[in-house]
Parts: sequence; structure tokens; C-alpha cells
Amino acid sequence: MKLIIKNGTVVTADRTYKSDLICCDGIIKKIGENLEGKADRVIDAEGKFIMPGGIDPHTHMELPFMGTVASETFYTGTAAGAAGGNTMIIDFVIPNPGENLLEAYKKWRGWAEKAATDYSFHVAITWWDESVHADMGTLVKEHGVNSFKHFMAYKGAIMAPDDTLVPSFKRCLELGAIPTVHAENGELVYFLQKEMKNKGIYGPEGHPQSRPPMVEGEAANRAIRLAQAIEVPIYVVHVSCQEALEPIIRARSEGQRVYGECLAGHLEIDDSVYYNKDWAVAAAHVMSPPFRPKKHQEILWKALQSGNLQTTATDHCCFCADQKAMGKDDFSKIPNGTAGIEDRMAILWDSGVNTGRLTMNEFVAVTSANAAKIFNLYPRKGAIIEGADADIVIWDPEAERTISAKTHHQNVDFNIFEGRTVRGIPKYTISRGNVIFDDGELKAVEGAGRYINRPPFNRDYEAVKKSLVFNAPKKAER
Ligand code: URQ
Ligand code: ZN
Ligand code: ZN
Repeated sequence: MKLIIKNGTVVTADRTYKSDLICCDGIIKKIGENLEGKADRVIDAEGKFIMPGGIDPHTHMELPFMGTVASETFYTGTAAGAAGGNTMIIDFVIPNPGENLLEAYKKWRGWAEKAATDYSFHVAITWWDESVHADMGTLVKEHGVNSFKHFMAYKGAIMAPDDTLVPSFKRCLELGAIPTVHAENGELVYFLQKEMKNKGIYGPEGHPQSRPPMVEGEAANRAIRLAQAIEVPIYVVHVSCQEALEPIIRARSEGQRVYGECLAGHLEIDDSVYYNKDWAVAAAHVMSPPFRPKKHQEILWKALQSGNLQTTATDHCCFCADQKAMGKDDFSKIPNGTAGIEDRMAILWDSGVNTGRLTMNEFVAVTSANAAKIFNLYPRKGAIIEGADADIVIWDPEAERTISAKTHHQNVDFNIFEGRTVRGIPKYTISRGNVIFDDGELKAVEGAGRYINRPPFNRDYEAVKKSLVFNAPKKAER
């Protein structure tokens, strides 16, 4: 399939310039002015921005969790993501404690074969013994995994205590992989949940009250200090509040290699949702860390603007009303998770670029390029250069959309951004040169996505040079 994109303005994390593009055989073949030639399709991108397709580094498609399974599949979720301008997800393999990591990895790989866009996996370390140590090595060396997740919350389920965090962080360093953390102190959450119920609080309002910002702040600080002692980089997912941001800013100002991610939801939604008179609406917002008091939103925006947070994600983990109702009598039984993959980029554009908080280039950085760099996908992903994958979103900065569960493509019956009108939305989403979101029409193909290997990070230059081969852009034809 040969595609020519004409008259557009290319916007990357570092440049904005008028240019045409020729995409062929799944990659960006040529970038330049006045490109002509025969093609299967020509798109006139006049007045539109040509940007790297969004990368959502935090999703949970069809996750088995809290006694049920997330309602979004790898196909429906990546298709909905394409409708929102995304061309890649990094999802999670989450072994049950005691479950063999390679078995769990193979299971998730099977589920993900239906994906409509490219995908990769972080692998969670939910228990520890010598076999985990060994399997981490196999996953890095043979399966293109370079990031391992640690849930510091969810006591009694997948929580990783310090005696798992320390050896696992050390193993990440040995392998050239990056540890990532869900930073909430699971012991405190467990204690505070019991406190809530002792006070007779069983409704959704018990959820935020049992995981206040200090619970996240303690865990973020502890994870960062462990990483500092072990001298391994660290990536903190879904940073939701000032208390978790402060240790990140402190560590970064001291030169420690710490990265932080924030969710579109945490940037825009506050904890008043948990006091909605309609139980189902309050429960639909139960996710962890919870939505916070309003003051944290501007603090997160400032962190994105200042570069103290580097990526945005969604933690797309969908549960429909009947699933959320599992916690009808006890908030701690409400499956945790909300959607967002279809709306993240438009929310970031409308609340970020339209307001002047972010430049268009910073928008590309926080929705695509930075995640590609941190997880060693760049410039194959997250860039508009010759030789990179033709993962592109053609953005219409003037078009508007009103977000609603009635019209979204996500396989869930609730939308946390319900009723929000955004200006600036995708007109076309192109996955490896194929137009899969076509001027409002979703043309995603089940199974068209590929698993993307992510090489480890190496400190010895020879290994780096070798690993760059797949990244090396083709020499521009003169
Ligand atoms: O904690 C996570 O990231 C997963 C289990 C999704 N659920 C959530 O509430 N964030
Ligand atoms: Zn989490
Ligand atoms: Zn998550």
C-alpha cells in the first residue's frame, strides 16, 4: 500500500514544518516538499497536522482482575484507540503470585493477537524466587521486554513488598530493563479500608478516603529511594497528586533518573465524582489512585509543562455497570479501573494546546515521543522520519467532538469525560501505512497489530550500536 500525504504540516516533538510524506511497505519512505508519483491513496492534509501516532504506555485490555475480566478486548481497545489517534499500546502481563512468568507472558501474547494496532508488554513482578530472576532474563533476552511493573498496592493479590522490589529492581539493572511502579502503600490502603468500614462507610466515597494522597506519596518516595540505592532508573505510573510528584521532582533535581506518567483522567477529573448521588456514577469512577481534590490537577499540568512528568497515558481498564455492582455493598469490591484510550489525545490537545499550557511539539512529546524514548522504541515509533514505522495521526485542530458513551468506540457503558466537547480531533489514523481511522470511519482490522520488541538499555556502546540497527532510519534518497 503506497500512501502519499500532501500539503500537511509535520509536527514532531522537536520540529514543525510543511512537508509531504510518502508511506510504503509500512514505513515512512520519503519526507519532502512537492512529492508526487503513483499511489494507492493520496490524502490532502491542507490545514492539518501530521504527527506521530499516539502511544498509550499504560492499558489493561481484557485484564482478569478483582473477580472479573475487563470488558475491553485487545481488538476493541486498540480499535477505539485508533479512533482517538493512537497507533500503539504498551499493556501489562500480570502473573498471579506463583504463576510462571513465561506461561503468563505466552497467555497474554495469545490474547493480544487480535489487536488492531501494534502493541508491547510490561511484565509485572508479583512474587519472587530464583525462577522469577531467571525468567526476567529470558523475557529480556528472547522476548523484547525491557520494563517490569511492580504493584505496591493490592495487598493479598498482586502487591510487591520490599523483599520483592529490591531483588527485582536489582535484576532490572543487570538486564538493562527499567522497573515501573504503581505507587500506593498497599498495607496502608488495607488498614484504611478497614477503618472506613469500621466507621460504617461502605459506599464509593470510601474509595478515595482509604487511599489519600499521602498513601501514594509514601510509596512513590520509597520506590524512588530504593531505585536510588540500587542505582537503577525508575518509571512511576499514574502519578495523581502533589505528594507523589514531590519525590519525583526532588530526585530529578538531584540527577536521579526518574520518569513520571500522568493520566488524562487525573488531569481533568476531581474527587467530587465519588459523592455523586447515583451510586453507579460514583462507582464508575473507582480507579486507583483515585481522582483527587481539584488542586492536584493544575499541579499535574504544571509538572507536564515543566518536564517533571514525561508521559501521559490512560490506564484503560474497563468495567461495565454490572461488573462495578460487584461492590454494591462494599466499595473495596468495586473492580478498579476506568476507560480513556479514545479520548486521551483530544483531552490533552483541548486542555493542553488550546489553552496554551503545551506547545504542539510538547503535545507530541507527552502523547508519543517520550514514551517511545523511555521504553526504547524511538525513532521507530514516536517520530516522523524516513525509515520509521508509518504510524501517523493527521490531526484536525478545528474539528470538534462531544465525548459520550453513546458514541464512543470503547467497549464500556460509561465515559469519565461524558458530555465534554473537545476542539482538535484525529481526521485520519494510519497504522504502518494503512488508514484505519478514515475521516470518522473506523476501519481497524482485527489481528493487524504486531508485537513490538523493545531492546534492553545497554551501557556498553557496542551493544547499543548493535541494538540501533532496527532503529536506524534509511539514508534519505537524494
Ligand atoms: O492499578 C492498575 O493500574 C490496574 C489494576 C487498573 N486499575 C486501576 O484502578 N488503575
Ligand atoms: Zn496501577
Ligand atoms: Zn494500570
